Parts: sequence; C-alpha cells; structure tokens
Amino acid sequence: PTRPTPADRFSFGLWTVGWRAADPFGEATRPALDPVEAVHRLAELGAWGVTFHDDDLIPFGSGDTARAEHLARFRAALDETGLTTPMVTTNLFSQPVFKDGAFTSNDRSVRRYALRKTLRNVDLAAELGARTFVMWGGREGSETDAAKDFRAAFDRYREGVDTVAGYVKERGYDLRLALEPKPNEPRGDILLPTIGHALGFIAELEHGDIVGLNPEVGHEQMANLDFVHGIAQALWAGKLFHIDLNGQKGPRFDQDMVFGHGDLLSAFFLVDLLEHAGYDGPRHFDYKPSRTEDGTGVWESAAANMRTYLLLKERAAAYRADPEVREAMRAAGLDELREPTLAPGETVADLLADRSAFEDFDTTKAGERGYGFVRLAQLASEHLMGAR
Ligand code: 3MF
Ligand code: MG
Ligand code: MG
Ligand code: MG
Repeated sequence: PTRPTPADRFSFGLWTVGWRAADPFGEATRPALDPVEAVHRLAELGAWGVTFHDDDLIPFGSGDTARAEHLARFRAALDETGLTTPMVTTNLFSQPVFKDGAFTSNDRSVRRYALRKTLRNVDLAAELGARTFVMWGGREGSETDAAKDFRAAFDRYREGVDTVAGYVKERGYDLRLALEPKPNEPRGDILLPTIGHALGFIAELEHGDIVGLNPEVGHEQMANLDFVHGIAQALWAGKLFHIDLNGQKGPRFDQDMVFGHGDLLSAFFLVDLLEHAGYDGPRHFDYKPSRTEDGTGVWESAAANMRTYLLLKERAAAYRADPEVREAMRAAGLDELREPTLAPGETVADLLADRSAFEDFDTTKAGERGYGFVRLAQLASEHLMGAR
C-alpha cells in the first residue's frame, strides 16, 4: 500500500525536484533539470501530476517561437507518460520588475504587466486542462510599514484577483483560483499571511465563488500556527482547493523539507483529516530536495514525500479502526461535539427556560470532568510509531 499510483493524486512542482539549491549564502549545488526528464522520472515514481510556474517551463523573456517549442516538448512528455497538469501558477516574484510586488506594486505599469503575464498563463493553464490556478503573492508586502498605503494595496489586490477570476468566467474555463498564504520571506512581511487572512479577503471579492486556498504546511508553521486547525477551517468553508505538503521545523525560514520531516505528529493528524474529510483534490508536494543532495537524492526525496503520505494514511486508518481508540474518542466527547448545542426545533426562549442548562447546572461537577485527550494523543503516537 506504500507504492504510489496515479489514483493517489500526488503531484509535484517542476520547481521542487528542479531546484538547483542556490540559497542566499551559496551557489547552486546541482545542475539544471530538464522539465521533460522531470516528467518521466515523476511518472516512474508513481506521481499523477506535475505543476509549474510559467517561468519554470518557458524561461523568462523567451520569444513566441521558443515558447512554442518548450511547450511542445513538455506536452509530448505528458502524452508519453500520462502525467497530468492539475495546477499551473505564475512567477510574479523572481524578476527585478516584481521587487515591490505584482498586483500591489506601487508602480501601476508593473501591476498592468503582472496582470497580462497572469492572464496569458491562465490561457495556458486552461489549454493544458489544469483545474486549479494558484496565486502566491510572494512579493505583495513590504519591509517597512512606510512603504505603502496598505488599504490601497488591498483595493489593488482585490482588483487583480477579481480581474483574473472574471476573465476565467468570461472565457468559460473550468478553472478555480487558489490563493497561497505565507507570512514572510521573501518580503519582510507578506499580505494575506495566513489561511484566516486569505479567507477574510476572499469574502470581499466579487468573484469569490471561484476563489479558494492553497495552504502550505510550512507557511502556517512559520507563523507558529496549527496547520490542522487551518485546514479544517478551509475545508469547513469549502475553500480547500489545493494543498502544498512539506516539512518545517517551527517558526524560522521556509525550509520546504520532505513531508513529515518537520512536525511528524501534525502530519499524521493532517493526513487523517484530509482522508477522513474526503478531500479529493491533489496532494501536491511543494518541497525542496536539500542542498546536500545529489541527483540520486533528488529522486529519493521525491519518493519519500509520497511514501510518507501513504504510510501516514495507513497509520491514520489503523488509529480510527482501533476499538480502544473508538472507546477513547467516545469518552473524550468527540461524538458529543457533533451534536448541535440546541436540540432540533429548540428556540432561544426554550434554552432560556431550561433551568437545567443554567440555574440548576452543576458547574462544579462539569468542571471535574476529565476529557482524556492525553490518552488519545498517546494512542495516536503509538499508532504513528507502529507500536499498535
Ligand atoms: C513559496 C511557495 C511558492 C508557491 C508557488 C505557487 C515557489 O514559499 O510556496 O513556491 O507554492 O509559487 O504554487
Ligand atoms: Mg513555500
Ligand atoms: Mg515552504
Ligand atoms: Mg507553496
């Protein structure tokens, strides 16, 4: 069960396995990877999809002829392997032109250019049959609060996203937009830093119905937040369109380690949540093979992401099937939380009239209840360790 197949819906960005491992302190340690080779290797490993930024596939500044050639080679590789392109995204952060952001740059001509670059890429996404178009606003932010009128920045951000979403609808593309929150890096602070901020923003959009989220494990953990809570809220809001899985060790720079190589227990509960909730979107890995790895290590790390997910899926299923866990869940009140607080048909007046809810309620006794969450946590840990 730990051998991935396309039915598992695992996908990888070209920029992940293709990362040459240059960092702010050091040169690249690996040669460039041909996207065609990436497609073949990923398919061999059992992946289902490959995703990319426009510039990952078609080097920035390519003319129309070169662009067509890059696309033709890529398409041929997809046809040969059966790999799909479930998601496409736009690079609005690497080139100097975007140093003050794209949709929220103070420079209007940059904003117009960013929109054109994005709309062109939306056409490509639709052509390739992608269903999700991710928007990570990597440079939409600042190093100093003096840099912008931030309320105007939100106006422009909304204008940008609504323009793209409106275009998708006008063209009749079967495509939804997914915003990717991140608190910082490369900017000192980035707008829409968390899942919650992004959900609040989507609620203000004209075309918010086709805009959702692409949360990343490491990004929420960089903000010291509980990723499982965030994903639960995104699912609850019907906005989990896509997900970036990887590993991170708490609040620090964006580590992009293999899924599970950060907070493994959180990864366990995340997989449990996704599988239990019936999330049917892509399981997308946005990780970076560590700078220490050679070509062999790149593909070993890619395989490790999928193997870890499948192992966690197996362990999570065993956890839920364990009679002792079921009993512990009942004792801990997990079933009780699913019960509405007011009875069916009960009004606020009924609640006010219910003396057992307040006047006669024994708060001392209720305060004495033990919830037994630690027992459950230990059972989960033991399943995760393969001890049960
Ligand atoms: C940066 C990211 C991005 C986004 C990508 C959109 C380069 O921390 O996570 O990866 O995921 O731009 O898909
Ligand atoms: Mg990231
Ligand atoms: Mg990351
Ligand atoms: Mg990401």
